This record gives sequence, structure tokens and C-alpha cells, in this order.
Amino acid sequence: MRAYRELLAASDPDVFATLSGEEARQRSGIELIPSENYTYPEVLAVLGSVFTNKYAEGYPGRRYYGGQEFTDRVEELARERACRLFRCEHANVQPLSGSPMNQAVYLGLLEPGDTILAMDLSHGGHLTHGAPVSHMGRLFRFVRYKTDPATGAIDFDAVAALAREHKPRLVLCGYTSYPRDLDYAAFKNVADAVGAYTMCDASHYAGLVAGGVMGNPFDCGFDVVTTTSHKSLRGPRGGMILCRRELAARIDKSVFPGLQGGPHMNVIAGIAITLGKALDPAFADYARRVLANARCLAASLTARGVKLVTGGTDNHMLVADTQASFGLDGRAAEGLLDEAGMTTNKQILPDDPNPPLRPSGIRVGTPAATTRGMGEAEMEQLAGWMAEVLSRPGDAELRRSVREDVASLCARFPVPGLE
Ligand code: DSN
Repeated sequence: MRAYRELLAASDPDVFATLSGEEARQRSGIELIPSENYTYPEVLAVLGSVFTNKYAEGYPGRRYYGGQEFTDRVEELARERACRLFRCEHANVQPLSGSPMNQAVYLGLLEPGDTILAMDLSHGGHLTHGAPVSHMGRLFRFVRYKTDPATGAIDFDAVAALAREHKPRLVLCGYTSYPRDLDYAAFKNVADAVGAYTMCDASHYAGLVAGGVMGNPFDCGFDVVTTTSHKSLRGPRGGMILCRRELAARIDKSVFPGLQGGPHMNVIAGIAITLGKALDPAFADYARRVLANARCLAASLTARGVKLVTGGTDNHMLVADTQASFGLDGRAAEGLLDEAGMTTNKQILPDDPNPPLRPSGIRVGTPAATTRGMGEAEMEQLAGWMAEVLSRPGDAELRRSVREDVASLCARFPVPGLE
């Protein structure tokens, strides 16, 4: 691992400087963006391995190029481990990231113009769940369900009424900014009543599903579950489509040759490693700690007067209304926390009157801090720093001193791969 750094330092000091800067940033600050994590050193190594040299269009046993004995084996390992981990019948591990992953499902199972029932973006849905600015929003007809403004719960009578009215061909659940678990049986009932496919985008919390601390949509008979591999799963940046056996051929054809060319075999090798780790009982303990840390952070922030969307969390993330809590929009809050060494992201809230680049809140998550070994004592410390920094936006000296405290804390919890 050291050899490539020395080579790069000598051959391209400009790029090397950016790498060193990013390493220092990751070491000395606390990563609280809920979709980020620190991958395993073995995954970092395999991403930079000779698997990156190989073209492998097709699937194991059916490739368009020769020399596939090891690429076939590693892709088989990833597929078989994914099926065991998520209790599903088929896995496609080739999607290059989350967006083509979801696009491949829509394009494989539906016709352009078909209706999809999905969660509204401001209530927690993802861009690929039909935001008008996404290409998917132009190709398919998305109808959106929302959460209850008072409780944050999903009203399944309202979702069922939308389904009866619009007759979707696909009912989609899953989210990127909703801090609760989902009632998959209720979604399945809604879909069955209108003969729709069921799909869950579990990208954010698949690690918690794998670790057994959140529900698994396949236990309620879902057709398709999609997930990226780099969030709570701790893997490389990629995607997976998990599905019932009878949909396998359509999904595979939709990914390749429908949407993508050569799969990134270095990433697929990293996914195989990640899934092997997630099958180890130690991963269930990690998932439990991610959840316990999120609950502790939520309780500590609430005790300091911070207003959280839905009042708390059942997963790895919290969505905080910084406008209501501190009179600060999410962009200002993100900037102040950044200055103090805590990385979060600005976030639109349900039916937010403000635009996405200056929304009313932030998102905060615990997967990365938990990977470093931080626990509930550190979450309480973090909540104190966050509330202090956000309640004194004019105090630059406070941010400087919190940044030093954050760096001292981080020095006790090394980033895997950067020890
Ligand atoms: N960008 C990811 C997130 O942060 O939630 C989803 O694609």
C-alpha cells in the first residue's frame, strides 16, 4: 500500500497533494454524512489491484472476452454471498452506482410511460425515485406519497388510495433521508391490491438489514431490493440488484447490455470482500452499535432543544430542523459544523419552503463514526459540540476550539486503512 504513495509522490506531486490533503481531512474530522463510511483496508487494496485492468462484459460463464477464470470466480463469490446475506434468490452485482442500479430495475421491468408510486423527494425519497429533474422523472410517470406532517409516519390508507387511483406498475419504498424503519407488509398489500411489483431501495440502511437490526423486505415477499455497497455496508462504491429468481433474466439483461458495458471488476471484488465481512457475526454487532449511537445522538440533541424530523430515529440517521431549532438554514448549519470539524449535509425537509441548496435542515448519521470505534460517550460529546456551535453562529473562536477538540478525539479513533 505504501509503494503506490511513493510512486505517486514522485511522478505527480499535484495529485499526490490532493490525496494527502483528503487523508488528513478524513483523519482529523468527524464524518457524519449518513451515506458515507470508511471501507475496509482489504477493499482499498483490491480497488487498486489488477482486477481494474480487466474487461468482463457479460456474466460468469457467458463473457464476451477471454481470460475470465478469476473474474468469473470473484463475481460468483459476490453474487452467492449477497443471496445468503439478504435471503434472496438472485443478485446482480454489476451496477456501477446507485442511480444506474435503480434505472436498470425500472427499464427492465416496466415500459416508458408506466406509473411508479414512490416517496416524495422532500419527505425522504431519492432523485431516482422520480424527481422531475431526473431523466427517470421524464421517462416514467411518478406519483408520490408523503409522510404525516405531525408524526412523520406513512399513512397507508393514503398510499393505498393513490395506488387505486393511479394503478402503478411498481410500488417503490426506501429512502435517503427518512429516519424510520418501513412496514414492508403494508407496502406489499398496497402493491398486491393493484397487481404492481414491489421494490425497496435500501441503499442507506442495507448494512442494518444485513446486521439484523432492521426489517428485510424479502421476508414480506418483495420482488426487488436495490442497495449501494458503500454506505452502511462499508464496501466500495457500487450497486446491487437483488430479486426473485423469475425476474433475474430481465434484470441482468437490463444492466448489461441494456444500460452498462464492462463491469468494474475491482469493485466487484471489493463487494465480494464486503459481503464476506457482513456475513461474519461481528458485523451484526457493528449494526447494533450504529443504531445505538444514532439513538443516543438523537436523544442527546433533543435534550439540547434540537428539533428532529419524526422526533427521533429507528436507523442510522437523524434529520434535524436547523431553521426551527437555531434560526439557521441547512447551508449555514453545514458550513458552521464543517468549520468545527464535523461534516454533515444540508437537507430539504418535508414540504420545505426553501430551495435544495438552502434548505431548512441537515442530515446526520453514525455509520462512519461507529466504524472508527466511537460509542455513546462520544455521541454525547458530539451532540454537545454541535448544539453549542449552532447556537453561537457568531463565535468563530468557539468553532476553532471545537475543531481542536474534535481533532484530539479523532486521534484516539483511527480511520481504517489510515492507521
Ligand atoms: N447521495 C446519496 C445520499 O447521500 O443519500 C444518495 O444517492
